[in-house]
Amino acid sequence: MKAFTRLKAGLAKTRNVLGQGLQLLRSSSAENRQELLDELEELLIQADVGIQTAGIIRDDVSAYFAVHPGATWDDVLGIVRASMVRMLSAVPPAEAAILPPIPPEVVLVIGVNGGGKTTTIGKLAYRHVQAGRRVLLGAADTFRAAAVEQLAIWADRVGADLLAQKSGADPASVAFDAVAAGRSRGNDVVILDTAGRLHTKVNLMQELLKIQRVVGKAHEGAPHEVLLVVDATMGQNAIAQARQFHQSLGITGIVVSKLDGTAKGGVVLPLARELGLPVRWLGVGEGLDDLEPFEAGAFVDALLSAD
Ligand SMILES: Nc1nc2c(ncn2[C@@H]2O[C@H](COP(=O)(O)OP(=O)(O)OP(=O)(O)O)[C@@H](O)[C@H]2O)c(=O)[nH]1
Ligand SMILES: [Mg+2]
Repeated sequence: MKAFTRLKAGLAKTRNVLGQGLQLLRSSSAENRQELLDELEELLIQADVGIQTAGIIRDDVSAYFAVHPGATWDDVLGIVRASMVRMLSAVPPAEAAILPPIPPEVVLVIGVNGGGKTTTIGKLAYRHVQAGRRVLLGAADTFRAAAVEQLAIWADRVGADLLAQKSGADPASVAFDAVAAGRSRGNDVVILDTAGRLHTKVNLMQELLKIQRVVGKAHEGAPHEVLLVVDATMGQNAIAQARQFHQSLGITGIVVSKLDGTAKGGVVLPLARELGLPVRWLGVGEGLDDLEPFEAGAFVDALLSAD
């Protein structure tokens, strides 16, 4: 499946609300401009674009009406599109991550439990391997025995190396060993899996900070990327969650997972706009190929298309 078709298919539930809603609005009996603006805003909020962001898009359309009294529906759609692309383009695209002068690039993957970290790592590793890079996965989620097993299955499936210790091991020491192993084995990329929750005595942010600090000792500048995986089905809660992780750890990029399972795909807009962080990848399923590099124009086109 071509990338754009896959993205569209992955966004099907959100498009049922937004793309098709806009289509209905085009042929609706919205009496006047005010009513049309209200309905547009309502649709955006239904797709979880959020009240503030929906307000900005509404204002952009309203400002256009003020200058172009004879605006057509296609003009309106054009303004909605431009408004969305603008707020998403303030941040660089997926490929823009800066590679370290000496490999490996170290990617630390964080997020709450069940959000899709391990699955995202498998899919991301697959993309790197396809591009000819040698990948090592580090199992720094030592909280559950099954977590190591799950990562090992992905490593095997995509052809990546794995560094793991037994469950219950110190996550920071596993992370350190993984980065050191990646250096000595000549891996291009090391991706570290982490736990989304810990035994109640241990603070998750503290533990992640420790991992961050320790891998910097194993390799200069590491982690080069701190990727937060947020579950799109959380809707607006994803934003508060992302803010909390960002304040504690300093995220460098966002992955929005499970877009295929929700009509809340509009949440990508406020995530990028309010956090001012680049969305790097979109998860649109559980398969190897279900991770799409984020590109503002393609995302908005997919989001707004009705067919
Ligand atoms: N439909 C769909 N399911 C996904 C996606 N990403 C992850 N999942 C599923 O969501 C569930 C949780 O994913 P994991 O990758 O295990 O999440 P995690 O963040 O590693 O969870 P913990 O290790 O418990 O913290 C699994 O059943 C995945 O198959 C996605 O993009 N789409
Ligand atoms: Mg996991």
